[in-house]
Amino acid sequence: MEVSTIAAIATPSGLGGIGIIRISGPEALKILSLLFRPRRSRLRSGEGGVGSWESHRLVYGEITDPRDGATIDEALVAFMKAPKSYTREDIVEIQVHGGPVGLRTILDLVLRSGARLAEPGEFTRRAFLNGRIDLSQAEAVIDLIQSRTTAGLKMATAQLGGEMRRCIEGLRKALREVLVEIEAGIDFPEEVHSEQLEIDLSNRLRDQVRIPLSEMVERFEHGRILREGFRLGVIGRPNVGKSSLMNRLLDEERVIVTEIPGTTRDAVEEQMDLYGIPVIITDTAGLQNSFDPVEKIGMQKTREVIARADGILFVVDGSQPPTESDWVIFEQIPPEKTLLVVNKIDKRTGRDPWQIPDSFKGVPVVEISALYNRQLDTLKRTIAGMAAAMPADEIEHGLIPNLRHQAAMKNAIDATTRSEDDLRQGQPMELVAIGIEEALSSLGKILGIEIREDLLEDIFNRFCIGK
Ligand SMILES: Nc1nc2c(ncn2[C@@H]2O[C@H](COP(=O)(O)OP(=O)(O)OP(=O)(O)O)[C@@H](O)[C@H]2O)c(=O)[nH]1
Ligand SMILES: [Mg+2]
Repeated sequence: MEVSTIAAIATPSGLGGIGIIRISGPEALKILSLLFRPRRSRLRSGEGGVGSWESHRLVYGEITDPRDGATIDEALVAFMKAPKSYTREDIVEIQVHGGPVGLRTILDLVLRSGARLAEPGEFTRRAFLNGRIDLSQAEAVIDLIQSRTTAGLKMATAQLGGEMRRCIEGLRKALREVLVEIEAGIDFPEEVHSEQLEIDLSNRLRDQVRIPLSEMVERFEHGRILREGFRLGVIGRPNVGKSSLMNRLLDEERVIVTEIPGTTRDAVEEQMDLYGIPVIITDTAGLQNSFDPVEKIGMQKTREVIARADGILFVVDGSQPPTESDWVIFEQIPPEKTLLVVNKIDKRTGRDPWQIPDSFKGVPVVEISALYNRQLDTLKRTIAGMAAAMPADEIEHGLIPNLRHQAAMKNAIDATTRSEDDLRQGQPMELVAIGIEEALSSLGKILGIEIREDLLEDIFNRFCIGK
């Protein structure tokens, strides 16, 4: 099949210090020689020609319009000769001053000279199709670009380094070794068939495949939080200080605070970085009985926030005893994901008026003053503890599956379990082999072996153009 040469602006749109245009494919160098005039005469076309370009070296010169010879911009140009490049094809990268108009003009010239505009993720897709990276590494490229915090970035980098591939290949090897013995049992049933062997093989499937896979699937939830953020809802009746707390956590006056109950009428969402963990925090309209149509909609939204949240800060006014509204809210939020925040402790006189109901006895409590910034650090650490119930070194090992990996792993776990059971029940080896083959193929999908074209399409469509 004829391979086309693709090109795109690889840097974000908008004004920047420099902009990069990336070209990949067999025509890359020819296109460059049409548009680029190196400053050093030795490399000028004619003398140097296409063949004399050194790979992996930056060359300084000018981009000119081949139609009239007009200079468009100064440029630093790099040529990466196949297969030592991101896509394993010839790649040319043109660095110019970063204005969007200049970049578009140069891209137009590149397209006029024989390249076509790259689709989103097409460079990475070529890297995958040409065998330079596996599919889990291609996905890591997206995660890397989109990572919101240092912890998320570390996870993506480890995956990009091939950590997931090494692990999956190890599991596949163990499966294949069991399969070889099972096939021997199919071919020579009398010689190999024994109860002891069946138990051995079943144990190997359990210890070398099923248990390690289950452990990885358990880490999925954590990986989701690092990728997408921990969703934290701030809930409570009107005027207890939810918005004040939100502003304190964000360290800016993001939401309006007044002494009038019902100040916040809509859910307000913001992102923050809490010790490397991305947290999406949502301030909500106070929950209470109301006939006001706007307030009713606001409270409906609050209920949606409660349903979607990974964690809830239930804020109460610690300077007064609980009210009817507090009890109603207690009943609406799940205790297992709740942190009780007793606010306004600066106003408290004498004894603690708060008696926590039995159903909330195990729930962590932090007493703060949002107004006077008291105990906010304790609160932040407690939230981080809720969000990151996992040691940091596991994050660095990067073996945290995404949703697609998780589905494939679950499928492999089910198939392996079936084969284990078949072995223990002395079922025919032909039957045992089916489960193992299915597990092998499920795990292969994580790396992009035997994957359907439309699934590939979905994965690469998440990319931006130029990557
Ligand atoms: N003394 C004291 N006052 C506070 C504290 N936190 C908030 N307040 C005051 O309580 C009032 C209500 O604060 P908000 O943050 O608007 O409360 P809210 O829960 O968002 O209220 P709604 O949006 O109406 O539901 C304001 O006057 C705040 O200054 C605190 O820790 N101590
Ligand atoms: Mg408010």
